[in-house]
Amino acid sequence: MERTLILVKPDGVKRNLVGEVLSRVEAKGYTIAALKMMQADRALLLRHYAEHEGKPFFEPLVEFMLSGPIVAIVAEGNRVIEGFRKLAGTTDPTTAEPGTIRGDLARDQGTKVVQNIVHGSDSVESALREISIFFPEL
Ligand code: IDP
Ligand code: MG
Repeated sequence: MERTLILVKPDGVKRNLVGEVLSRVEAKGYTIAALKMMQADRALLLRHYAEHEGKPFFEPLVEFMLSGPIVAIVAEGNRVIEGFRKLAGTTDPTTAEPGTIRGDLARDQGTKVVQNIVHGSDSVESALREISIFFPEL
């Protein structure tokens, strides 16, 4: 069964949107296989966001992800990686389609990093890699 890593980012936790995100994932029919609230540390985020190192938004992204607790979720189901990316919507919340998590619940805050409520793995390889970072016990 396919699995993906979902993160509710600090903006989503601060705005009390953990339940809203979970409920959209569950309503779509995916199963929550694991879930934990945590404070990420820098080392963890450098591993998770390694592909973005060197980009102008990298340091603001790490700082943002350190700014408060996050909720890490493993969701399961056929084609869940693609399915959750559709539920999340595109990266920029201003133009993300209404009906998506980002399109409905986020907007441009004028910050150096886009604050967009959730992360979702973008491929089978990323999902395996990211799940092992956030859930080494699985
Ligand atoms: P994704 O989360 O939609 O997969 P990525 O390109 O993997 O988007 O970028 C990771 C995160 O970095 C985004 O969710 C967003 O928070 C932030 N980000 C991506 N591109 C930009 C940008 O051009 N400016 C500011 N922040 C960005
Ligand atoms: Mg990404």
